[in-house]
Amino acid sequence: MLDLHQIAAKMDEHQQLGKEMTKITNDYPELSVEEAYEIQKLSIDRYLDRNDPMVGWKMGLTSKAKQVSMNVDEPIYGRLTDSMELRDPVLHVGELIHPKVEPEFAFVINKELQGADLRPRDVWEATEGVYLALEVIDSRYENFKFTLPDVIADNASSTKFILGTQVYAPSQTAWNKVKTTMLKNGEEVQSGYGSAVLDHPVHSVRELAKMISRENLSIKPGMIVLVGAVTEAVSVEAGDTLEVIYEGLDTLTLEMK
Ligand code: 0L1
Ligand code: MG
Repeated sequence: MLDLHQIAAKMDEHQQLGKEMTKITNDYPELSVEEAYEIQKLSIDRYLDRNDPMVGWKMGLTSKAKQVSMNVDEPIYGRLTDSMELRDPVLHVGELIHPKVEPEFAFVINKELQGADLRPRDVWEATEGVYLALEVIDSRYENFKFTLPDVIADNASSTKFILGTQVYAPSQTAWNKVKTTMLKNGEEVQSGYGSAVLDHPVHSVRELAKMISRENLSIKPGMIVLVGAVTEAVSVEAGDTLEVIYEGLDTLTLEMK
């Protein structure tokens, strides 16, 4: 019988230990998206019980290419907690399974955002600042392979993230036009524009508010929103250095140890 609490406890254990597991849908092929979000919530409740508070949300599958590859027509969301935020740009890959890094933007929200029909200007009015950001994803499933309910239950593959040191005014730039180039050990491996994120990163925040409003949740003041990847994620291992150039803004670096 499907026991969401038991699956959430297992998910949490594998996330904490950086230990691979088989897909939940191998045992429960009928697992629904709603049940998967409940597993995600219950597993993150366990973080909160360990005094690891929620600091924000992340959006995933925000590019058309990723949605087509997973045969879905909307993004997914995950929850970010304090322990996921790197304090220094160093990633200890030994604690993880098969990490990948992707360039993102992070919106910091200072006014509650709630509901299914927000306008872009509602998001801008509630945005204190925008940071350049890197997200490390690390699916707990073997070979980074999963169905949609599996990845939702696994908190959208969330593991670590880091924001740049500089905060930008939301009106600083057209975020959809920012060119982002990723170099791994000095070689260009990916590039893209902010428009890869639902045409404009602001739509990702609107979409998040809409999706969580189905659970009567809202984006609270002080929360970070990682809006989704600007390029494909890149696999990393110990000894690698990643540099992400956000044209006209700054460069973020992450060292793998
Ligand atoms: O942050 C992301 O876009 C990841 C979403 C989950 C899918 C994946 O792990 O590739
Ligand atoms: Mg991401």
